[in-house]
Amino acid sequence: MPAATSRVLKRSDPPSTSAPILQLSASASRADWIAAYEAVRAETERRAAPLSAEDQIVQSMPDASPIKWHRAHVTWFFEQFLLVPYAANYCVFDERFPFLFNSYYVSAGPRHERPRRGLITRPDVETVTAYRQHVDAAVRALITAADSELFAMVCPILEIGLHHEQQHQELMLTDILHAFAQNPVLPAYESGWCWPVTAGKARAFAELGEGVHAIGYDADGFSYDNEGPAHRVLVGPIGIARGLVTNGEWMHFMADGGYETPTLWLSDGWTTVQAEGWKAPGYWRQVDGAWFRLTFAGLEPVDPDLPVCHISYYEADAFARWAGKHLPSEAEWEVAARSGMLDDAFGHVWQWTRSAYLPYPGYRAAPGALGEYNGKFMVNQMVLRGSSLATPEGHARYSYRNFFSPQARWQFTGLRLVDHPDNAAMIASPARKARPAEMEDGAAFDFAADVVAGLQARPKRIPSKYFYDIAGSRLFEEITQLPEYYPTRVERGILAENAEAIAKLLPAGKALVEFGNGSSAKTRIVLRAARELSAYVPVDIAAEFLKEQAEALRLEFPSLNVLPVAADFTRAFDLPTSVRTMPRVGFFPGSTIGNFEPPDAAGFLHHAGQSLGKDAVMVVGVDLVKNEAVLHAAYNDAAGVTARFNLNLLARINRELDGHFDLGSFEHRAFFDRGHSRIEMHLVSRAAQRVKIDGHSFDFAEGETIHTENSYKYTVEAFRALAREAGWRPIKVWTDSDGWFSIHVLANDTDAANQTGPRRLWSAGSFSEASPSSAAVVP
Ligand code: AVI
Repeated sequence: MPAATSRVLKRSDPPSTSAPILQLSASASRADWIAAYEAVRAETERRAAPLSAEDQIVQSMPDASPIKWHRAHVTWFFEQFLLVPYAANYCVFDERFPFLFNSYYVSAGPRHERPRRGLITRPDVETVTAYRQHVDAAVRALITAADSELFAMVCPILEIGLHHEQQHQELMLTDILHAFAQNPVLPAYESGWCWPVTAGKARAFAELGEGVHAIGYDADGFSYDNEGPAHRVLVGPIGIARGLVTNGEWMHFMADGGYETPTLWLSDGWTTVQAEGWKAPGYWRQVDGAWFRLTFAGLEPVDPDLPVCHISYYEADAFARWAGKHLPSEAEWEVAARSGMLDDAFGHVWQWTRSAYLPYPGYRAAPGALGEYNGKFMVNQMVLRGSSLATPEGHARYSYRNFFSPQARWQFTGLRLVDHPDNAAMIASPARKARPAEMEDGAAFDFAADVVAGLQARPKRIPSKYFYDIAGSRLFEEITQLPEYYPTRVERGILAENAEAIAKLLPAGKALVEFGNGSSAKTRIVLRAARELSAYVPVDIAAEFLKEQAEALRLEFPSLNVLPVAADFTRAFDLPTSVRTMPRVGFFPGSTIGNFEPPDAAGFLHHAGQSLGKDAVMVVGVDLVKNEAVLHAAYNDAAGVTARFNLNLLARINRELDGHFDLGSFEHRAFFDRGHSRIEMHLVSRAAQRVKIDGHSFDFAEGETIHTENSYKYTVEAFRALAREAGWRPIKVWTDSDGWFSIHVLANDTDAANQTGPRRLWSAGSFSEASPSSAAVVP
């Protein structure tokens, strides 16, 4: 999905061990406490700001609360637990409010029934705002005036009050989305909002060997009581998915009858599915055969690459069983997350675990009303780990234990899978079919799911990576030799011209890591120049081809240590042990980076930086913005090779997925879209037609297209900005004399362990402004 900078909702960063803004103790100054208090209170108001008074009153189900109630309840919390006991002469704002705004604290007195919170039309929104201001003034006065003994006593209450308010900030968003989902006009909370950038697609399972590990919170700073005591647990051996389960994978589960197959479900789960009539995740709906889902931006097509969301524990469990896997335990999740094995652990969806919410060994709830915070809920709920896109910044921790009942699905909840050596024996479902094997090898599963999901999307699309089967790879080779297709030729020229300078980047002792299989002439130009190079590591997912290429290079460069790594290079991967101590140079030629959406390109560069490590250098080939006629010709060659390359995608679907495309009734179209600064490739249906693929039917209107590829063209400055965003420092760029193509040298000065990923969402539009003439050689 194209990314736009979100105004109200911010992307969560990976966690520190505690929330930066709330990393306060009694030794923090009064000014620090007031600043933290004000920041948290302001965030609540920021989240409420897009909502009208009418929006703030509605309660769409017993589990959700009105926004106005959340704003008042978190205020009551400070009044009840901080001001009334500790602020001398504090005057309660309204004697009736404790009854209205106490949630579940039995020790704090009687309260209004939870399911009837939506009936509280008075006090109105303005009075609640006045209540907040009254309490804010009193809290500030208390912090300022307290003597040191009192200050030390109130700090822990202030602290839990702030964390409590952050929890309600998340609930405000989940509750309003639920309310909007009941509204036939499906309002948008924030038009232009889009999902935070993910690490990309992950099929890989990280291995977690058997071992005893500590889990739970054991550092200084704030944690909830349920995160302790820290203790040791036996974990593994398991494989844990690096990535989250995606919408595309979920569609496959649906298409395979997941919601109709009782043997996949826990007994209570099956009862719930039938009672609720669930056929898809929460907020999904089908329009003209395509799936859409309600997001903060309103109704949007389901993006198959994004994490699946709004699923209950029952659904997560059924999906895992269907996939021949299971959900992680909370201990497995925590150990894997702390070891850096999980992508998108935070800031997307809370992940269901198979652990019931129980006290840790030695846990004791604190005495008094605040002891009711967590302990009394330790039954009939399941633990979720990580954090979601609605979690306020700084609120996530590795040890954080969220919990919901197994049928809840209005939170941002998803899953990742775990594989266990004994799994095969545990699964006896007839509905399992061949799914696990497909998921293990990944490719077949992806291709079918992505094609089905992409053709159900509007506009229809298929990811360009599927061009490259054997026939497609051959056709691409042909493209690179076409007179009109300048990038390969021009890039080779730049490399040859600057071979000496490149060789200087690759002295003895260094390792060259190529993102791709190293089959091209460009690799050879570099290897011939870099005589002293200690190791060459091509990284590619196609293991067989990679092995063959490595053999060929060993023959050609007998003194070079060639160490191929079979991995998806768009994700973080492990380097061979022998090169871990060597300084590394990454090589990513061919402007393949132009086939990534800009946020994914930034994500890739970021991951590359993590894999290559501190002080690494990266050499990237990037095609430049130029005269439209030149661009047009390169993707519409006279010999029609690019057209055949594009149409081969349909032929591949026919070959591999039992597709029935009539190739003659589709035609190739490629054009430059200056607004997005990209060549778009499409396949255009010449007539209205219906095409069957693997038991699915897809209707095409005359002239309707399948979007098959984007090839972004950058200016030097735009690419440098993107590289900086991903944590790299541009140090050099070479271009040809026409300024058609560029080769960038980037340095990684940041400590990989401290890199938190691209911070800003990229909008492709940011590339359209920069002028091609900025493509100058920079010293
Ligand atoms: C692989 N990639 C850089 C090519 C490009 O120019 O975007 C793929 C291609 N598509 C059509 N022609 C070439």
